[in-house]
Amino acid sequence: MAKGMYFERFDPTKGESLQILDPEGRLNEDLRPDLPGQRILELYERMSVMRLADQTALNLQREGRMGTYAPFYGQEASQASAAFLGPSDWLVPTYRETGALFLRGVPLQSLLRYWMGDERGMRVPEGMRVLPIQIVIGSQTLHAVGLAWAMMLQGEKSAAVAYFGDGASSQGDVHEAMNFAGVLKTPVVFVCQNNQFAISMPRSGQTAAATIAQRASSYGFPGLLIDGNDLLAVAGAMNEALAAARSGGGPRLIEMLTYRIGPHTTSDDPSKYRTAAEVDVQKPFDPLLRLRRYLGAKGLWNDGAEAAILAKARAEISAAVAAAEAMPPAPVSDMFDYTYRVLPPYLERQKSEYASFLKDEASRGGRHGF
Ligand SMILES: Cc1ncc(C[n+]2csc(CCOP(=O)(O)OP(=O)(O)O)c2C)c(N)n1
Repeated sequence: MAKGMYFERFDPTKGESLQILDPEGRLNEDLRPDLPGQRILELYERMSVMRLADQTALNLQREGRMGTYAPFYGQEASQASAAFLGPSDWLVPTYRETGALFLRGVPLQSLLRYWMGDERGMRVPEGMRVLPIQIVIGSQTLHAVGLAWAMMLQGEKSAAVAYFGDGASSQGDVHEAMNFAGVLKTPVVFVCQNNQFAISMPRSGQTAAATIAQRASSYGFPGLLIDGNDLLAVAGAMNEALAAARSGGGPRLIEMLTYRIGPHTTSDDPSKYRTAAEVDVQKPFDPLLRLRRYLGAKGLWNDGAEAAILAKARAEISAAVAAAEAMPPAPVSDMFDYTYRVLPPYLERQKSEYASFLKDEASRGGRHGF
């Protein structure tokens, strides 16, 4: 496949979309991205760990060992888009991107800790270009455009990647971000994971436009609709969009069409708004299944290899859970220390009152430190 071709060749306004590996695991050689077999294997392994980590997180919540959690089951290939960012690109995530953050290199124990309700879980390793998870729908796209603009002004050849969902695409913030990005030609890649639901609102109720990708044309930059359950389409689209953004080609929008198999979050009951049969229809399109078929046909995969990586994944995840649960609670003083540079007197008073309360509590065997 010649460089720079996916966005030119597949026009979402004509209903065209990119698929490279079909659900049976058959590769379209003409469209094959520059991704060595060994790298595909490696990504398959990381996606398997990611899936197991996601299931573990869900179980931890059900056991009362974690707070609300937003699973990404079914979206592993779209989440793996994070593997194509370079070290100097920024990843700007929402709550859905636990898998993307994991692939970026944020330690799993930190991610679990975050979902256990500890903000310190968002303290990423020094120098890693990752913004904290955004819960406010759509506003992170503005932050990404700001980051991209700053990098552009500083002459850096890096991109910012903003993740958002089909529901977020209806937010004013997302419109403003894309409009601004188009005008200023900021190096930003908008990644819309269209998992076909915004909590209970199906994609059909979200917009009358045939695709979300086609909106890019109205902002003056290219958009591409891809099969978001196809890792190779994700790889091709991401590499092309990132290369364009980093070299002054302006923004790109990629709509990754996927499906949220699980609930919106652990507080949601999807049976209220969709049938089990509807979900079953989506299962054959599983992103891991098609990679397994592809790798199996190439002789790179078999049941033994699958069992071995799952055993490795279980060990990696158990260690992360143990480390997250062993972390002592955040000092209560954190609550006072990170909002004001100089604490207002009334908060200073509360802080010292609370410190003496905790001291008394500690003398009675309480466990919170200050
Ligand atoms: C500004 C704002 N409005 C409403 C909400 C409540 N809310 C949380 S998740 C969600 C749905 C978002 O759906 P989508 O953008 O498709 O992302 P997904 O959850 O499917 O990944 C809504 C409305 C919010 N967090 N922020």
